[in-house]
Amino acid sequence: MGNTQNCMPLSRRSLDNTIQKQRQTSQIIHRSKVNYDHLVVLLGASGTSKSTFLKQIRIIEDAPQFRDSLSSEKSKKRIRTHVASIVKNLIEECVKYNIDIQEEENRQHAENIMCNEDPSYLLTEIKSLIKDGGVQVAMKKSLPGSVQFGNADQYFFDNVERIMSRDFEPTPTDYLKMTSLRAPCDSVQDVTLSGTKIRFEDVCATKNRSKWRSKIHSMNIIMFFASLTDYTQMSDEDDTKTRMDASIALFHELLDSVNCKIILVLSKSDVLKETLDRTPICAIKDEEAAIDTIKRLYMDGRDDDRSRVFISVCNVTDSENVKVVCKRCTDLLIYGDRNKLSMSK
Ligand SMILES: Nc1nc2c(ncn2[C@@H]2O[C@H](COP(=O)(O)OP(=O)(O)O)[C@@H](O)[C@H]2O)c(=O)[nH]1
Ligand SMILES: [Mg+2]
Repeated sequence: MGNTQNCMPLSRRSLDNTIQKQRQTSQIIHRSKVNYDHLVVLLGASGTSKSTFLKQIRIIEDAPQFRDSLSSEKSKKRIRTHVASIVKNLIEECVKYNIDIQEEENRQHAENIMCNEDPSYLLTEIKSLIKDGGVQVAMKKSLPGSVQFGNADQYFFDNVERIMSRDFEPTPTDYLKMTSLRAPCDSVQDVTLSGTKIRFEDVCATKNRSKWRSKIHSMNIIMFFASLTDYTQMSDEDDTKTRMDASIALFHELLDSVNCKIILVLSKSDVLKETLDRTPICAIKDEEAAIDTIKRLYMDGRDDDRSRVFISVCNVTDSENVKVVCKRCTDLLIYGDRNKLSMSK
């Protein structure tokens, strides 16, 4: 779903494959072969916060290796290249949709950026181009078939001076914001929470499915990600449905296919209010009422599954929010008993 340039969409077939293989392999994989106690599988359509969640876990754990890798030359280069790729994409949009880059000088800069093998150091060109009237039109436009310019992209433009400076030290926020369809992300994150080794694995980001299948063992939890704001967009796979309808259908298929506990993470809570102001859901504008409605839509007709579905509403860009979801997940893995959970539903 969505602009899935770097991320495979979660289709019914892939979900079926996932579950089928999970059943087959769960019996035969020995725990001694894997270096974790529990596996948590992340599922959900594209753009529903899975990669961001994995990155947050890495930031929260704050292992020395993470800090070292963040300030490495490789990481700096990756972030600068990311900025250049956003600019390149905007130039391509201008060409594709006949939007004139207004300043002659900027047209030259655009050519330099497009022709240069490594445009990530072309600070003057990048700084000048992102202020150009034509490029600004491309940023604001939501063009069909284009990779949309988003808040995360704007963050990099706002920070372009710092990122391109000689003494640039990447921050965890730089790392976090580099989650976009243009930036492929790590799909596995191992952490130790409350003394338990947990592997979080984003299935959608793993193109080679046979690789991750072989790692699954019997005890696990599924985290199903769904964006609270997906009711405003139509599904790319079926243009008669909203993305939320498609996500709900997928969630129900999942419930029919597995018996394990599922944490339903309703993401993007921070932007729900402004989304409701523009587009109410079922004529509802109030945030809390809208969240209740969305929860109901996901659990509609699924009374038998209520005892194994745990819903968390989350702003995944906020580490504190993610910590709460992790705590909940850890409690489920360790105690497995909803009476002992740290949060009520
Ligand atoms: N405002 C807001 N943006 C988010 C949230 N979670 C993810 N994003 C942004 O949504 C986009 C897609 O998220 P990503 O984690 O890549 O989705 P994935 O395709 O499921 O891995 C990225 O630009 C994220 O920065 C959230 O809770 N709130
Ligand atoms: Mg992703």
